[in-house]
Amino acid sequence: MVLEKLGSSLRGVLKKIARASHVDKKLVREVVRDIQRALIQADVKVDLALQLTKDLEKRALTEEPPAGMSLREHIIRIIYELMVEILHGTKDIKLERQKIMMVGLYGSGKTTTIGKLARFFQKKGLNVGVVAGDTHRPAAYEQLAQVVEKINVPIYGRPEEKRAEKVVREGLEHFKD
Ligand SMILES: Nc1nc2c(ncn2[C@@H]2O[C@H](COP(=O)(O)OP(=O)(O)O)[C@@H](O)[C@H]2O)c(=O)[nH]1
Ligand SMILES: [Mg+2]
Repeated sequence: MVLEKLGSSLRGVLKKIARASHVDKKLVREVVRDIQRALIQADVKVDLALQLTKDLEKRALTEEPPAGMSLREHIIRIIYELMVEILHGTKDIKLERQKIMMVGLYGSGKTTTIGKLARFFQKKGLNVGVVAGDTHRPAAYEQLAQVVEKINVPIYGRPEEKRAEKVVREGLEHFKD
């Protein structure tokens, strides 16, 4: 899973810092590049990854370590703070009856994520149903149907209906019990 991979890449980076004989600009630049690569491989958006690592590089090269802290420890702390910043938005998902509405721009990964979430909840023993609320984009219904077909999750949708609100209301009614 991508986050596990990110964890092991970052551990590698921290080891590199811990083992380096000199902590200097060259090392900082190298580490920044390693982290950039790790973030991008973990699906962090490219411009966000660049922004975060630019901030990291700036802090690592300009901030004086607090009294009593070596430059090495200081850089490790900055990296730690960066990771907290990236991951702080996570929260536990309830394993109970609930409705989740997926909202986002075209191509942002809603349909794919719905498939992953459906599988996740299914494995946790919940009865999952999906409602195809994207009534606008051609074949959005078929795409969602294909995604959930593989995992035997029922779908409610009306490929001919253009009013998303209507389809969603009907879908919620359909999966009420
Ligand atoms: N790299 C990557 N690509 C993804 C991810 N989720 C979706 N995609 C791809 O992004 C594109 C749009 O995804 P889709 O789920 O159809 O987005 P939607 O338009 O919001 O429903 C597809 O080509 C997906 O394969 C993800 O987590 N990582
Ligand atoms: Mg979609």
